[in-house]
This record gives sequence, structure tokens and C-alpha cells, in this order.
Amino acid sequence: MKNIKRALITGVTGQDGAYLSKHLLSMGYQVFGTARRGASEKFSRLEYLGVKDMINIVDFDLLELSNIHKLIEEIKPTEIYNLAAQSFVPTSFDLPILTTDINALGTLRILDAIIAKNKEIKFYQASTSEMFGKVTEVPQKEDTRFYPRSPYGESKLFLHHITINYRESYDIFACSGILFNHESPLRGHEFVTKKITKGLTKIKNSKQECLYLGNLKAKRDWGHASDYVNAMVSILSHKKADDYVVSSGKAHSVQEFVETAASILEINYEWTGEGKNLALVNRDNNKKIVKIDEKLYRPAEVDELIGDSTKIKTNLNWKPKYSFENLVYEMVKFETENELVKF
Ligand code: NAP
Ligand code: G4F
Repeated sequence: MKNIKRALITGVTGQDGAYLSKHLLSMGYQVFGTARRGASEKFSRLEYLGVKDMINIVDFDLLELSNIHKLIEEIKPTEIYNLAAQSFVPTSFDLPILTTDINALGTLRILDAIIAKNKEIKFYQASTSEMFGKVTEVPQKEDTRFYPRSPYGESKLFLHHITINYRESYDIFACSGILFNHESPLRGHEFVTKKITKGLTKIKNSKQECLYLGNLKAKRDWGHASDYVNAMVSILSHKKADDYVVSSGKAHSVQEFVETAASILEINYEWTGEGKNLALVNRDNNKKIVKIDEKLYRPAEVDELIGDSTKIKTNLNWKPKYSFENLVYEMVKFETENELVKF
């Protein structure tokens, strides 16, 4: 029993928490996952993957210091994966202080507890390509200059740097994964890929008239969450603590994502108009099924992200299984088969 690895995952109710739990359980880990108390339960992702009953759920909030000390004492984790965050970029413009407290100071609370309680715990931190922001180099790699464009990106830059600082100052095994956008059927409903796959499926089934989106020209390097949680585990399993970019190496615009999903759904479409009048028209009935809503534009945008994951591929032998097309296909298929499910 002594050698069983005990992983504590913060944010286990989120997309990555669910996939990571499943992966760690398949490797024989004992998994503890944190959830915030709320008015209703939110374990639908864990239930969908069939792992809810195999995880020990514990109460936790990143805003509170005492609970992380208590969890480390009680659970005695060998590894902590800090995935919990206020992760939606637009919300960070509305709630910048809360976002910073949860993401930046929350991480510092955990790091400080590790120093105080057990410096042997291995620590994984969820950093992000949003830190590259207004990019200064294409593609972006570990040493590309950071230029965040949102309070979310700024909060993540702090936690990225403080993780490195604690590793160097206190000789702990603390790593950052600089993950580019990763999606799945379990993606939150507010993110653009879920909005598109759910919205177009409903339109195809005559359950919705039109889908409103913001900036269609933004480009993202999209991968699948199940491939990216494997990278997290590889990062903590390596003999040396380090930071890695995790990406597909290919960028697509939001407009291309719409086109790919529409093609999978066999919607006979064409684009009309330009700028804020750009719209996707269903040629079978001449209805505009995707329109721009300028309210969805962000105060500052990250125009194009594309990652260079040579380091993790070379050093840790990581390789994604999903292509962009397979990712979109799986998300559309999920929506056609699970119309009423909302994560
Ligand atoms: P997600 O689906 O939004 O999940 C976030 C999780 O954090 C949820 O379980 C949420 O709990 C929890 N949480 C939020 N505030 C908290 C607080 N104050 N205390 C404790 N838990 C809190 O995010 P994700 O897509 O799985 O991403 C996981 C991590 O990777 C995040 O840190 C995100 O910023 C980062 N990241 C994601 C991507 C991506 O493309 N998915 C890319 C790079 C980095 P509730 O259920 O209670 O809300
Ligand atoms: O899906 P998004 O909201 O993801 P975003 O902002 O890139 O952030 C995600 O990826 C980050 C990694 O780079 C994570 F750190 C972060 O936690 C999160 O998981 O938006 C993607 C793009 C943006 O350029 C946005 O302006 O899609 C554009 N977009 C266009 N219309 C839209 C919409 N985004 C959303 N959410 N909703 C729209 O209607």
C-alpha cells in the first residue's frame, strides 16, 4: 500500500479534471478531487466518464488558505495537479480581482502549503498559451516572450512565474504545463467550440434559429483534452522538474471551426457579408444561421496562437492522437447523440 501514488486534483469537476482522473485511475493511482460547495452537484463530467464513484471528493476552495493545509495533512498526496481556476477569459474582464485571487494567489497558497507541510509532493500547475497574448514570435515555445491580453492571462503569468520561483528557491518538484486550447465533448458551454458544435447541431435539428458569435477571425491551436492530460502526467513523471509547451502545432480560425462543424453536419452553407455583417447562410432555406454579435468581442483579443511542442515531444515522447478534424467530429457527434446534456 505504501507505494500507491495519491494524486490530489484541484478542479476535478472541470473538463481536464475529469479526463485526468480517468487517466490516473487507469494507471493505478488513488485519486482525490476537490470540489467547491454549491447549491447543486456538478459531477456530470465525472459521471459521463464513469469515474465519479472511484474518486474521493473533498471540499476545497482556492480562496481559502486553511483547507489546503488540512487536505495535505489528511490525504498525504504524493502529487498535486492544480487545475482549478476561473478559466473563462471574458469573465476575467468583469471579475479581474476575483480571477487574480483564485488563479494567482490560489496557486501561491498551494505552493506555500507544500513548503510548510511536505516538500516531497510533486506539483503540476496549469499554465496557458493565453500568457503569449499579443504574440512576439510564431510559433510560440517555452522561451517566447509573454504579453498577456486579459486579467486571466496576467493571473496565469503570475502563477507560472511563482511556480518556477518556488522550484528554484525551495528545491521542490514544481512544473508548469503551458497548454494551448484543448477541447472535448466535456468542454464548458461558454467556450467557442462547444457553442459552435451545440448551436449548429440544434440549428440542423430545427431547435434553434441562429448562433451568435464574436470574433470569427481569431485563430487557435486546438487539441483534445484527453491527449493533453496525458502530457500533464508525463511532465510529473519525468526525473527532472521542468516547464513544457503542449500544443498541436496547427492553427485554425473560429470561422474554419464553424465550417468544419457545418460540413460534418452536412449543412449546405455559404458565407455572405463582411466584418460585423459576416454571416453563414443555409443555402437550402436562405436563412442566416450564424451572425456576429459585437457584444461578444473582447476588450483586447489574442489574435493567433500556435504552439511549438518540440520540447515535450523530444524529451518526454509525448504525441497527440487527435487531429483537428477528429476533435470537431467527436464534439459534433456528442451533440447529436446527447442533445439535452449541458456541462
Ligand atoms: P474548467 O472546465 O473551467 O474547470 C475549472 C475548475 O476549477 C472547475 O472544477 C471549477 O469548479 C474549479 N474552480 C473554479 N474556481 C475555483 C475556486 N475558487 N476554488 C476551487 N475550485 C475552483 O477548466 P479546464 O478547461 O478543465 O481547465 C483546467 C485548467 O487548465 C484551468 O486552470 C485552466 O485555466 C487551464 N487551461 C485550460 C486550457 C483549455 O483549453 N481547456 C488551456 C490552458 C490552460 P466549479 O465546477 O465549482 O466551477
Ligand atoms: O473558446 P474561447 O473562449 O477560449 P480562449 O479565450 O482561447 O481561452 C481558452 O483557452 C486558453 C488557452 O489558450 C485557456 F487558458 C482558457 O482557460 C480557455 O480554456 O475563445 C476562443 C476564441 C477567442 O478568440 C474568442 O474571441 O474564440 C473567439 N470567439 C468568437 N466568438 C468566441 C466567441 N469565444 C467565445 N467564448 N464565445 C463566442 O461566442
